[in-house]
Amino acid sequence: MRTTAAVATQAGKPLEIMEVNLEGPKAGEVLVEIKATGICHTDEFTLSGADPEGLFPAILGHEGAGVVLEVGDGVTSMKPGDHVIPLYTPECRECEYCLNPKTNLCQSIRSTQGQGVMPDGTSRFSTLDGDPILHYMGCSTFANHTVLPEIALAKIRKDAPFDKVCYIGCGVTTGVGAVINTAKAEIGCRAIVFGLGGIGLNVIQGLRLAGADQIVGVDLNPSKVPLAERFGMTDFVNPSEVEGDLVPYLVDLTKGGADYTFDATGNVNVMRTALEAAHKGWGESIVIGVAPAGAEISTRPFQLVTGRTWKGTAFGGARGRSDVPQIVDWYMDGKIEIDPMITHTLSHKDINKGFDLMHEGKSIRSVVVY
Ligand code: NAD
Ligand code: AHE
Ligand code: ZN
Repeated sequence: MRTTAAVATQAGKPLEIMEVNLEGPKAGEVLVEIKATGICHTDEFTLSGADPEGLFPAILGHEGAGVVLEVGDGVTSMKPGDHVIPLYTPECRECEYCLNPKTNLCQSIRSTQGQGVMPDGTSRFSTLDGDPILHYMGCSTFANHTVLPEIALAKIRKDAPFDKVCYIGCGVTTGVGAVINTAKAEIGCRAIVFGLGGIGLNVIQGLRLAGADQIVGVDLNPSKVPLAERFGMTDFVNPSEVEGDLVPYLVDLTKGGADYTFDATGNVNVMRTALEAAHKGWGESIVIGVAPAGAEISTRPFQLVTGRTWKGTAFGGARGRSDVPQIVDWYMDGKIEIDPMITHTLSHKDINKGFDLMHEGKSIRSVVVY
């Protein structure tokens, strides 16, 4: 079939809207009509050329929701008409990783996914001239139609609005999951969240859900404050307004350091500050942000010797097929909020505006509707 896609032709260039060919689903695969997709900072990171795994030409996008149109041979858990959220972290329920309760990082298709192809080593997308176009994070939600492995789809309830629950495909689950699954934050804890964007605000709402007593938000952009307060931030710190070192300031503000700190910026200097602002003896710092190729984190080992823990989280530690339908229920039942974070809704042809808004610091989430 033919479909319309926003194609990343090369690093640093705007996406190009074009008609592309899409082959139908092979065995174990599913054809999905994407109804809406969010634009995550990770899409921008890859488009910028900073992603060591970034490949071009590719169809980016990994935060979508849509409807199953067709299933390949052997697909048993999906049928046409089902509503789904694509999963860049799949859940095969069979691999060594899925069988280990300590991780959500299913590895059954990770190597082909990283190469921009389906598990059989080929792409379903091509130009009208027949040149292959690569998949991205196994999802490619910037195309109106896409093909995914069955294990990379969460089936969700049909009354959930696509233009809101698409955000559960990455940002919501990552932020809320980092608190609930990775930090396992307790009632009454103190926390610091670095970066009040599409991920950081969801960390804040996760902390509120967990019953945190103090939620400090740190961002260089003060325009993020009203929404962060609405989601539960109790204190705001703009590093550019702090005289002297930020770490002692934050340690003092949290009465000895935070029980949990979260980096949602992708800046390795911020990651160090986050670790060092965690409480001596027990504080945990969770890295969520994705850093550019070649970037490294560092701190004095003494920071760890004296009881701080440095952790990371991908997709909020969530197992997509099992957890995502439940997070959709939380949204539909009013336990978590999504709508105020979706600051812009765009048509597919205007997708590059979403990237501009992100660069200008004017959006939290832009969602493209097809
Ligand atoms: P965003 O652009 O919406 O938000 C980033 C925020 O960080 C902005 O508000 C910005 O002003 C702030 N910021 C930037 N530099 C800062 C600094 N030095 N100090 C304080 N604040 C600073 O991005 P997002 O969509 O929220 O994504 C955040 C990060 O999380 C990105 O690196 C993204 O790639 C990553 N991410 C990781 C996962 C995962 O599974 N680990 C999932 C999604 C996104
Ligand atoms: N490809 C990059 C790393 C990108 C990365 O860390 N991706 C996160 C999801 S970000 C979603 O917005 C992730 O899930 N990582 C685990 C994985 O297996 O990809 C690099 O540095 O090479
Ligand atoms: Zn993302």
